[in-house]
Amino acid sequence: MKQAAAAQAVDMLIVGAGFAGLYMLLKARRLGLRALVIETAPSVGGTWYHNRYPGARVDIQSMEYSFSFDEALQQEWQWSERYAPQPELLRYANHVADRFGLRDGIRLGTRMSGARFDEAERRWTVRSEDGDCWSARFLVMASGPLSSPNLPDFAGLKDFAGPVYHTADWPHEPVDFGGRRVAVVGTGSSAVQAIPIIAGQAAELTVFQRTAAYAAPAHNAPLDRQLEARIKADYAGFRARNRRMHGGFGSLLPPNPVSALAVSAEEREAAFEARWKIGGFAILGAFNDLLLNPQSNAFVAEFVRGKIRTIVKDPATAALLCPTHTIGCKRLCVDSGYYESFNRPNVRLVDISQAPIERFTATGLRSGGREFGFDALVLATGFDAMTGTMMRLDLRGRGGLPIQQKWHAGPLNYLGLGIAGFPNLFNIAGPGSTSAFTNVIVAIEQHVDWIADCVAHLDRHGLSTIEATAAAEAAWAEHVDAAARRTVFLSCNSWYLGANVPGKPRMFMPLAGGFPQYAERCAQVARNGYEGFALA
Ligand code: N01
Repeated sequence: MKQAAAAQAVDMLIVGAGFAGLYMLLKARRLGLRALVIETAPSVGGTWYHNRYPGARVDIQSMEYSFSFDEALQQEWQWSERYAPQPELLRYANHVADRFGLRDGIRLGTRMSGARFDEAERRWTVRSEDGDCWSARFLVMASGPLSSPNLPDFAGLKDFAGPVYHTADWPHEPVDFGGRRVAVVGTGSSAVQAIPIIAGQAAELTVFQRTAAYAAPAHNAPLDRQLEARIKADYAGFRARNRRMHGGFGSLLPPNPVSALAVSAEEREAAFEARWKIGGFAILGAFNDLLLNPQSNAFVAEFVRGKIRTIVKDPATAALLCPTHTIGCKRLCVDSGYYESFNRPNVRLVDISQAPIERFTATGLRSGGREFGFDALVLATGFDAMTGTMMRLDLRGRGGLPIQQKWHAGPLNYLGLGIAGFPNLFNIAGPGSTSAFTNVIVAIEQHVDWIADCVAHLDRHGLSTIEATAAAEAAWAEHVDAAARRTVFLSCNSWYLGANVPGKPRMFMPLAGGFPQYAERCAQVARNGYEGFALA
């Protein structure tokens, strides 16, 4: 650690150089602010820098999962596939950084260690692990809702003699599984994407499953150039239509506005089948109440289980792969050959739902009194989502209040954007906003635009700080909770609820109320002079 340096003054310190940090930097500069991004990784790209496991690709269609703020950018960029693979997404992030001349405003390889709000100065003092220090009027957390890998505290993990990989922190050198016996722990979205590729490389693959996953086929393919041309002929209109959709995407195929209970069994099956053929999240829009009504949900869940039983040849394996929880309660996975992988002779599935991993050994692991041997281990165990990154920082608001104390029972905030006791700190696409239920780039653009407008408002009115009130924050927590209660999302253990990390407080973190309503609420708050915030 270097000696503590004198603080460099900036107007806005932005944490993270993923899509959120890049766009925030651009907007800050356009406001004339001196802004700096600090980023732990040696590259821009955020999620798409770290999550480079085999098979990693976006689960929202590429034509939708991209920035809309610049017409020339969206016209010139060409995606190669319906769902862009990770290397292409990383190239896109780099392209954005270059195209808008952002690189000189980004300090790579710089990990934030903490920040403290100085009440007399009304500024944040931000520190890096290397001892660098900044004094910033605004602190923007663009650190991402899924950026702290979840590494369960497995007994004996250090004893395992082979290489250990985490899907969310994948090495940058090629990993060769050829001729090796590989184990994958976890069966969420990351595993579902990685398993078909690893299965094709490894001599043997053993998948340790605690909870079976629902996956809908991606039907990935080269991008349909006619569709691209159609969208590009009116990209602005397409984006506007998507922003009116519940999740900020999917206007090409809007949800059916009919209840699954209002039609015959044959009509239901036909609707599910049609949307299964289209792929991705389409199936969850086959009726308007699949994520609201458990009875409707049970129909689509059974439809997918039927698909699993058809795809997977061994009935015992198929039975284990059939989830029993509500579908969509954990994020639906979008796959390319996941269930088919279990038909391969070199792949076996081990159910650890009743017999958790007891410990790792030098040569494998022990579960349910059985020993399993392998040469390499892939942990696809997800993230300490939404709060993990901020809770690991020494982040202190007014009176030195640590974020760990503020959020001891869960992440309190207002609109997901501001935290009482933490003035001039903004959070992008975090808890309390629709982030996880939205095309995240749509969510990012809306947050960044709101923050930029807010900063401009403060400056126009000669104000120095904005801070959520405790009353607005309490009402917002109730709003987020009530939105979740209207859905099936509370019916299983998901990362939305913090249930995947032992000891984490259970609080439903993302807002399930729909992007258009949320965006309108944020806009209304701004129109009404930032009601619910104290401005000084
Ligand atoms: O993580 P997850 P992920 N012992 O939390 C298991 C986004 N994403 O990285 O379900 C044994 O979903 C855990 O089991 P259980 C997307 O939003 C998007 O896969 O908790 N197993 C689960 O099976 C997604 O939702 C894409 O019982 C343990 C798995 O590990 C989010 O990121 C691709 C365990 C973790 O699944 C997270 O996805 C990838 C333990 N102690 C990710 N602890 C796209 O397609 C955990 N597990 C764009």
